[in-house]
Amino acid sequence: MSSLSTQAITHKRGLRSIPGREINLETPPALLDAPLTPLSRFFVRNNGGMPTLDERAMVNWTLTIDGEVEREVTIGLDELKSSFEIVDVESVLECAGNGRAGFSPPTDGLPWGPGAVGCAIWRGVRLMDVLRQAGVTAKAVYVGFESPDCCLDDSTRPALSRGLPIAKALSPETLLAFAMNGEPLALVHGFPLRIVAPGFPGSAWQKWLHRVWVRACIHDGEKMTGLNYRLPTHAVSPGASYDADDFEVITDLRVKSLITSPAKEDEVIGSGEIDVAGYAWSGHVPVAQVGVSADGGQSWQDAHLAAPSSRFGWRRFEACLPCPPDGEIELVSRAMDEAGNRQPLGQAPWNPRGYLNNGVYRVPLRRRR
Ligand SMILES: Nc1nc2c(c(=O)[nH]1)N[C@H]1C(S)=C(S)[C@@H](COP(=O)(O)O)O[C@H]1N2
Ligand SMILES: [Mo]
Repeated sequence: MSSLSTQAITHKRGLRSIPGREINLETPPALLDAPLTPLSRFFVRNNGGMPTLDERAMVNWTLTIDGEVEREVTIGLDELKSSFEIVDVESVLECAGNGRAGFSPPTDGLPWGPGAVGCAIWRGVRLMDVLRQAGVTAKAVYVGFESPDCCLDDSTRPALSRGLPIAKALSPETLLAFAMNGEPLALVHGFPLRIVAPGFPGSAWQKWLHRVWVRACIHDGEKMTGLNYRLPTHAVSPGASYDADDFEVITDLRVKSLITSPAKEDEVIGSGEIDVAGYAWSGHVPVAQVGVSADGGQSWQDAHLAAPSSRFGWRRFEACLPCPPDGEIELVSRAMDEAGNRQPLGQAPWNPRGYLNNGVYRVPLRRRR
């Protein structure tokens, strides 16, 4: 690992590194047992290398807004901070591939377990305000994002160039963020500036942003087309043929929950009660309820769901469950959103790239004899 990569992740503790050339780190569920995920525990997803942003590159760093705008805008970080209102948005950030390892048969893509997710308070300026200054034309339908990070096996190709529909770009929760949980954004999380797109999968949260390209068509940058971060519009069976034209860009996270305490394989006394806690989140349709079970899903109880502290943050759930008198002890949490969508008890609909697996998370426990 180069000294830059080492430096970029020295503040991480106890994360699981996913094998490969890119730096990808997953958080074990037990380390997510806090309302806000600290920097040291926040997962990392890189599609390529990370840009070398030394002090000199920083002095020259600017953000450009161009394309379908009345006035092209190029602005430095200090000017951005002083020209626009600074706001805080608490939001979950979840990779579209979170939980992919649970798909059977396995799919292409990084084998994430359940921990490619975290919740933080993001500070920045509204993308909307900056776009207004540039004056978006009537032809605009999408914004495309560009950053200097490249593919590790082909340095002429950008690692990622994602985008957002114009309505989301102009929505007040969508930020150009420069701080996370009260600290300047770390290089590994997109310093100096990243997109925050609450409700959208992490792929849309472009890091190291230096260009917003306002477009008259759906952005077709790196990993926007084909099977990348897109889902089939109708069911695809494993092994069956499919047409990438029938796939659509993922624009919403599904309702989901994660038990953060106890952890898998923890030991319980085997009688009395078990305290269960975790978090539930969703995309644009709010979470309504969380059910919990200690017997693998045969019997359910409603968990206590904390009041939402923000629109796009996650909500803590807690329950005290009677320990099953005999048989396996397996904790399960199952969230439902306000539209009545529930987490599948098995896996979510299989898809070739293994996106959006919001199947329930199961925590088997050991019984102390
Ligand atoms: N420039 C750039 N932005 C990026 C990526 C990337 O590889 N390059 N990865 C995306 C993906 S797929 C995810 S899930 C999130 C992860 O954000 P994090 O590393 O800060 O947790 O960043 C997104 N932004
Ligand atoms: Mo992702």
